[in-house]
Parts: sequence; structure tokens; C-alpha cells
Amino acid sequence: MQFQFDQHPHRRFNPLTGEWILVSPHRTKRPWLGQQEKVTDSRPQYDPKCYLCPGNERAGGIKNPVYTHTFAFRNDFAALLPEMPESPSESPLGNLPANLFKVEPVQGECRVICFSPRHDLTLPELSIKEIQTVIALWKSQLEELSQKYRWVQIFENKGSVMGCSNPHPHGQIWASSFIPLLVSREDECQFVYYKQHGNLLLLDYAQAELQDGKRVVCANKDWIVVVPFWATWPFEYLLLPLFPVKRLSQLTLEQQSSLASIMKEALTRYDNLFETSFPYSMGWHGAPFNGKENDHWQLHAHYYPALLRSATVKKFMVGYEMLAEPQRDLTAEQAADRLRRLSSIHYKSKS
Ligand code: H2U
Ligand code: ZN
Repeated sequence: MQFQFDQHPHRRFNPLTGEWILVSPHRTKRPWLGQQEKVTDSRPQYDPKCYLCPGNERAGGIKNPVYTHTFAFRNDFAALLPEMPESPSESPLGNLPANLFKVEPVQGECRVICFSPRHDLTLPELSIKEIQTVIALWKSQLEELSQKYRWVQIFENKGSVMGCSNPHPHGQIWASSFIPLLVSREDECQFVYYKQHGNLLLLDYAQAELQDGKRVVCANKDWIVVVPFWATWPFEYLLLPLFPVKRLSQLTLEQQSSLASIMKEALTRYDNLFETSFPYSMGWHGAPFNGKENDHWQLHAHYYPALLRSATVKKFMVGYEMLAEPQRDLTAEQAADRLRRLSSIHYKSKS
């Protein structure tokens, strides 16, 4: 019997994090007894009870302006606070052994960003021009917050299954004095690759994927969206530039426009997969603001969707995955193939 990686259990390596994932393609024939229902969501253009709609009141009594494009505000329940003591004068942990009990103070800011005044729309339903205003907002927020913080995490948590509290199209930004764990891992892996090969890890990867084509969902002259070879989530995306660029703030207007159109296409394919507003967590990674050159860094976005086989059946990261290693059944190639076959026109705009 000869090993075939679309049929036999194997592990795949993630060069961006140094982690492995177990792939079990033979299990996709497993019977499934779970429910497979369609979810219909119809929302008004304006919801008087929504804390993100224009002109409405938020927690604490602050009123949103009657914004017409995008709107950013400080999170009323921020996880990070800007004014904190630099470091405690004496250990807050008393006599506990310092090598086992470590603590460090952090500073930061959290913001919420509304993508549109329309309560009923999501990113793929916005026009390319409107998506460009979201990109412009990401860019200006990054420019402002990076003056003060070493890391600026731009992200979007979409859909109630991802724990998102409000369907109004919005994202968040958490800026911090420290570089978070997952970012440091990517920093290290990209640095080692750059030192060994003199090339950017993710640019080499994007070019290899473009040539091979098996995991490509869509691409244009500047950008490529793949289900990465090492994907953990069933329909995970990695959105990559086809040119070297360290940060979102360095994109030209033309590159922002081509980004808006690849986002619209990739997210439309997500929604068309189960004819539902596809829930995911996404976020941007670029060079941190640590005072270094960061020549090894390449900008990219991760999309981690929770759904597995219908609008309601999600993948759980439990059991073996919590205790040993992430695992998937559907291969990255099968997932990309399914997404590629779908229409690039949103199902809602057809009916
Ligand atoms: P989600 O997208 O993950 O649901 O987050 C929305 C954020 O909005 C959440 O972090 C904030 C919450 O703290 N929020 C406000 O800042 N003001 C409000 O009036 C309600 C919610
Ligand atoms: Zn709203």
C-alpha cells in the first residue's frame, strides 16, 4: 500500500508557528447524525436597541454620532487600560518563588470599530468602495495607536457562535504595551526563515501556493486567499499579499482597492458555502512596533471560521485537540475545492 496524503492519516507542519496538525482524510466518510438546519437572519437597516447603530446610546450613556461611513470608539468595557503603573515597587506576590510565579503590568487600549451605519449588512454585502473605507480606518487606527503601543491587534469576531454580542457589522482593536504570544511565535519563525533563506517565509509560501493552485480559493494581481496547507479550522483562510509589505499602514491606495475586492470575493464564498452569514474570527498580523527593522515580516490576515458542515454544525476543538494536537478530517485541498466551486456573487443578492 502506497501513502497518499488525500487518503491516509498524516501530520502537517505549520512553518509560521512551528506547530503540527493531525489530518485524518479517511474519516470524511463518517456518518453524521447531527442537525443540519438553515439559519435565516433578517434584520432592519436601523435597530433602535443596537448600541452600534448611528445616534444610539451605549453603555454608560454615551451617544454614538450619526456616522455615515465608519466609526471608532473606545470600548466601554476595555480589557486593557492606558494609565497603569509601569512596574510595582515590590513583588505583589510576597515570598512566592519568582521562577514559578511571574507577573508583569501591561498598558493598552481597546476600541470598537463600526464598518457601516447599516445594521443589516456584513462585509461581503458592502460595496468595494465601502470595504475600502474599512481598510482606511484600520490603517489610520494602526498609525495612531502604534505611536504609543508595541502591538496593535485589529480583529473581527463575527456571528453569535463566535461569541459576538451584536450582528451590527463591527470589529475591534486591542493595542498593547507587550507583544502577545501568537505574534511572538510568528515573529520568531519568520526571523529564522529569513536568516536561513534570505527570503520572506510568507512570500515564498504565497508564490508556491499560486503555482500549485490546489489550495487557492481566489487571487488577484496583488493578493491570494488560500486554505493553508496546515489549516486547523475546516474552512480556514490565509490572506496573503503577492508583494513584500510589512504592515497594513504601508499599502498603497491601489493595493487597498485590490484588497477590498479580494475580501469581498473571499467572504462572499464563505457566506455562499452554507447560505448563511458565515461566522469567524479574523485578524491582521504585521510587523510589531518594537523599534526594530523587522525585515523578516510579511503582512497577512487569518480567518478562523467555526462552522464544519452546515449553518449550525460547528467544529469543536475538544478532547484530543485540547490535550494533544489539533486535528481535522476534511483536507485543506478539499476545503479549498469546495469554496472555489461556489459563486462569487452573494446568495442574498441573487434572490
Ligand atoms: P463583540 O464584537 O465581540 O461582541 O464585542 C463588542 C464589544 O463592544 C465588546 O467588547 C463593547 C463590548 O465590550 N461594548 C461597548 O463598548 N459599549 C456598549 O455599549 C456595549 C458593548
Ligand atoms: Zn446596529
